[in-house]
Amino acid sequence: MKSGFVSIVGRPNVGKSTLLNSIINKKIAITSDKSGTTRNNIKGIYNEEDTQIVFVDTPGIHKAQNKLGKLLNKEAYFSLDDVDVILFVVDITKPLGTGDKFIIETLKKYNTPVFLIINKIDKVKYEDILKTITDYKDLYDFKEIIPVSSLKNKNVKDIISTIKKYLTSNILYYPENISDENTIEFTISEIIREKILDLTRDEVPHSVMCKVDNIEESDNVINIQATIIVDRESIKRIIVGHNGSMIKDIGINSRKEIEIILDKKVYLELFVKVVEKWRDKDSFLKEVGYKN
Ligand SMILES: Nc1nc2c(ncn2[C@@H]2O[C@H](COP(=O)(O)OP(=O)(O)OP(=O)(O)O)[C@@H](O)[C@H]2O)c(=O)[nH]1
Ligand SMILES: [Mg+2]
Repeated sequence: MKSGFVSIVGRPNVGKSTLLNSIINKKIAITSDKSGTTRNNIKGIYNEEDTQIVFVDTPGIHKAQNKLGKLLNKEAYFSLDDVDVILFVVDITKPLGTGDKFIIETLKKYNTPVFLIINKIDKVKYEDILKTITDYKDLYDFKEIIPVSSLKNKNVKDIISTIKKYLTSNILYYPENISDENTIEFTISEIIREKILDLTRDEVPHSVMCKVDNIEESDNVINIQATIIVDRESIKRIIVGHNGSMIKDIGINSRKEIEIILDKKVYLELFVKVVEKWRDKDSFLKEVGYKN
């Protein structure tokens, strides 16, 4: 039996959560085409005969604009403590920039093997992969370099087989039939946030957070009440939409997915609340679970 922990880090939007979902073959973390989707360290547990790998997906490391941003970066760095392997994920369609160099400098402080995962190779030609490898190789002595497509599930299995060589423990950390430890409240609030990410743009996705207030199960339906918290009135107007059309769409899209997960009819009631500048409010951030 071999087991261990693996942290998935990188800049926002490079495909870390898509990679986690692809590895575990289950939607554990929400994904979107907007930067800053993941706001917590999220575990995905990979089980195979004689192997257990606990993957930790993290918020994209970025130049923080507010207290939430700082806490998200901290969360990502926190995941690096005491892991067997770090997967540093980059997006092949984006040029190597200061953001990536900054993360690499931080990774150098850890005495942990770092794999360079070059993601989104389905979008480029073979020569581009070689060029990207050359660009990154000079910056750090990556233990392994693996080009993948998380979306098309290409070479993702190679990551698993390569990690196995670096695992050091022989403890079963989680029961073999468990693939995540997300609570149902977390899953539901993230689904709602994902639908908002899908339907809105610019500053809106960043100004929103979701919270499940109540879940009540009766014979044939599950009643769920949830609140969408926004940081100003103008965003509230966008979330509600003309004659409530936007909140209706968010509700319909969310409910459809929640019903599949819970395998039961769902009645979803959504509320919108303004908490001015919540991304910079210590007390609020603490209340929703971030440790300062
Ligand atoms: N073409 C292509 N798109 C991908 C691939 N992997 C991820 N994407 C897309 O890239 C976008 C970002 O993916 P996420 O998995 O949310 O990225 P992330 O790194 O978790 O982002 P943050 O949570 O913001 O840090 C989504 O639109 C994905 O569908 C890939 O291999 N190929
Ligand atoms: Mg993510």
